[in-house]
Amino acid sequence: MLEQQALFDQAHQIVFLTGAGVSTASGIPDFRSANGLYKQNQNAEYFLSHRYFQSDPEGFYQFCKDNLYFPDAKPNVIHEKQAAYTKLDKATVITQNIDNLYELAGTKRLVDFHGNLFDVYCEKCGAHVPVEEYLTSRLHKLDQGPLRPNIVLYDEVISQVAINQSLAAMQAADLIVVVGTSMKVYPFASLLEYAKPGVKILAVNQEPLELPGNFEMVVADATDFFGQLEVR
Ligand code: CNA
Repeated sequence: MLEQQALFDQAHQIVFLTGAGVSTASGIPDFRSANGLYKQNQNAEYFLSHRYFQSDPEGFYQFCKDNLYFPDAKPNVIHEKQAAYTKLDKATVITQNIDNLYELAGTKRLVDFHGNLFDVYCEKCGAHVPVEEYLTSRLHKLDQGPLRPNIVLYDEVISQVAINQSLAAMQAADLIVVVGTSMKVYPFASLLEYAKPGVKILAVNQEPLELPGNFEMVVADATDFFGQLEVR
């Protein structure tokens, strides 16, 4: 049995704070690991900015299609176990991921802190269109306006709804579990400041993390950890 199983069994409200490391086992590379996008592409943050979207719309479109979209990816055991806790009303997932895998896993309480690649809209008229349409053309067929995924680009702000939902979940949590994230992107990383004083914080990550305050670090592949975890 997992050494940390009792923590999960005793918790009433868990918050999972997650990132790209949750989806590497589904075949989607993360950003900052050895095989991550940043190692191959030093300018990734610029390519994922609204400034770039406006100055080189075709380049932005190609970059997204080549590096972000994995339409065949499926949820793995990490998404599934976390989703199972939300179905028992015992957890909320707050994720930086934009890959739609938590939705596919049926996660009930989910905050897509950085939006979702599979939600696409026209910046000219605001209409939402199916992702398949975007993957065929970057221009809206009704008004030729620029289509874009509803994700938070590096020079854009987080939606107020996502912030409010995240803060409410953090303040209600009696266990916080950080999974598969380097916790280097702000304001996501600041969410930890909103935890109740003294609340237990557990981090499960392939590389050791530095987090403020007291926390328990499990250096492991999160698929192993969640594979062993019994949801009950
Ligand atoms: P990151 O900075 O690339 O960090 C990922 C972390 O996960 C690293 O510390 C890895 O060691 C760790 N990791 C990788 N695989 C595993 C595993 N199997 N088990 C345990 N740990 C693992 O990514 P962050 O999410 O921290 O950075 C935030 C960015 C990345 C957000 O803006 C995301 O939108 C963006 N991103 C999202 C996706 C996605 O949606 N799947 C993919 C790549 C990047």
